[in-house]
Amino acid sequence: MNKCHNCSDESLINKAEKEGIDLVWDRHEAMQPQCGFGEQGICCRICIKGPCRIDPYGNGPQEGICGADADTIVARNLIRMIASGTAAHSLHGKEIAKTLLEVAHDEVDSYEVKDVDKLKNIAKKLEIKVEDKSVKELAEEVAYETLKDYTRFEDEPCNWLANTITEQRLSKLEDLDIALNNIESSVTDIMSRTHVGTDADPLNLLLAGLKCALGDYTGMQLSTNLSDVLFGTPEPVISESNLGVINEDAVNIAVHGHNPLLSEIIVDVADELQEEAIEAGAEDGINIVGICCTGNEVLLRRGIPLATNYLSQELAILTGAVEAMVVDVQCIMPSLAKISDCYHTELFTTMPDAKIPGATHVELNPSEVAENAKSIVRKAIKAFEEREQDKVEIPTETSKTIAGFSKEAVVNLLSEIDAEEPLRPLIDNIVNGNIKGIVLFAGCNNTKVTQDSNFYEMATKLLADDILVLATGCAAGAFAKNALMNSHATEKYAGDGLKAVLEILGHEAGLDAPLPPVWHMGSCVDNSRGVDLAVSIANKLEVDLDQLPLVASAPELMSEKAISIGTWVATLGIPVHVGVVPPVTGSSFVTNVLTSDLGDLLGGYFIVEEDQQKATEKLIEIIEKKRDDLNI
Ligand code: BF8
Ligand code: SF4
Repeated sequence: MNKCHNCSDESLINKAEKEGIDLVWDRHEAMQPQCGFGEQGICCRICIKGPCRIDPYGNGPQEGICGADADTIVARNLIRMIASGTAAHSLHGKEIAKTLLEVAHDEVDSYEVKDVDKLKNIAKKLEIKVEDKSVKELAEEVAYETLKDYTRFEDEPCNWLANTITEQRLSKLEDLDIALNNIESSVTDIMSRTHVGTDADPLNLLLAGLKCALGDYTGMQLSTNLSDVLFGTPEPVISESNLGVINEDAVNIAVHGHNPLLSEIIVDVADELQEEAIEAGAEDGINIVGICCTGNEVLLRRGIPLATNYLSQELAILTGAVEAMVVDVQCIMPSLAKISDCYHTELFTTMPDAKIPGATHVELNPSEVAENAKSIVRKAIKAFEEREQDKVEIPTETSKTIAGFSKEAVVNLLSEIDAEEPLRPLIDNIVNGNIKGIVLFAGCNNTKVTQDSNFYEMATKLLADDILVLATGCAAGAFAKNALMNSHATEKYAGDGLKAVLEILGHEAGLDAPLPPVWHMGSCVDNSRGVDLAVSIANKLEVDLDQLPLVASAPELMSEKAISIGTWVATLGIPVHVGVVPPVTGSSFVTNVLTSDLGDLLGGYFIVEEDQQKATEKLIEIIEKKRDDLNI
């Protein structure tokens, strides 16, 4: 199997081999064969009578020492993954909400309310009276109302759940008793019910998983929205992507992780310290580049070029021209520390809950965040002087990338055509079949798949069939790097109907060229933007989400966060394809619930298909069936 779809990565993989540096693909190979019990989810380590494992062939034990069978074990393991994903996303959101509160209380200098209109719109959504209130008063109330989603005892649904989905969907969730009231208690609930000797009923366990996944959704909604308030709501922006964005004549600082609280400040501070870098001999000053979801956040809001996505994060250091890699939380390979050691690169960790042995820890303290960031940037400038020229090898490839498709940006664009009813042109084109349907690509890269290949192969086929593609997270990174987010890609890949629509929209947007066929909506938490768009369309058509010709796909998923996202996507009624088999196949009960019963109950379900060609066909089939059902 090829390691990656991207030729600029290939040359650096060869460089690593020459230099004797192990990369993620080497470690994957060394790990073969991977444990079959683990792969099927039938290994239990929940208590220390274990580990226990169920024999999938029926010859050995069919129960763990406590009597838990495969169904119980698989369901428990799966919902613990959901709990971890939910914890990760929702803690990110909580940090943002707390920062908004600190801004309201004048406790931090480095952050401010950048999008006052959005703050007001959110306040209205949360039923907060807007009139006669200052921005800070509103910020305080919005922050408190948001933080209630982490603390509520009453049996009422979370603000950011109830106010962001269709009414029909909310009542379906209420009927199933999964309309979540408190994000953090849903995580606690899972950890508690999966403790040895508690919940053994696989269906009951899975329902708790759905409820907790809605906590992931709620955390994402509030993360996206409050980040927009603090840092600005994305609008279309033109930038570049791929490792070629690393600039030989600059101090290169890679920001990596997830939370914009860090990267926004690094970008601000770098602007201030440009002169110092030039004085140190870097002709082009400081060049910030992004990796993973942090990269998406600063690409969308600041036009910062995106270096790469998850699986090739190590390769950024292999270029020999990255002075500093600054990381916050999630999806950061611990291997970066060792690889940095082979170069002049300094790896900085910044969060108290995400330290890496071998990295330099500079904690971002809310009250002196700018000073902390400055000290990191100055260390990077110093490291520039230690760069070893003979080790520098920067790939030349870059791809023009148009990003920034927040729901607001899409509505603004469309309002150029119909100011009264901005969504009308989009809906009309879906109804008349110019746009046959929409696929939202999300999720990670995984060493089990040639990097980015499933994304690329599936999207190009879908586009040819007039299906509009939305993307977030490392999916968006894959499309950005592989040149699917610019006007040229529309000419090259879009079917005639889709192309015609994108040409008109591009013209209205003043681009003088078509809009890209794949719309970059942001980081993983910004999957909420896709839901916002879908909910607006569903409300206009007076249908629920499960009736729309809309599907999601995570063809290279890897993380627990991706599992929780997939679960809430299905719970909200949207079929979701996964291209890597999740560890559930050891239980036919759990597998059937996820791939079939869930669809009967909620409209959304999982489609497991590793073959990208077959997966594409299945997605098209679903879209066509939904169109038939809608009589369009
Ligand atoms: O939150 S897509 S590898 S970077 S988990 Fe991670 Fe997966 Fe990338 Fe962003 Ni999302
Ligand atoms: Fe084994 Fe049961 Fe303990 Fe799991 S909880 S390790 S199945 S004894």
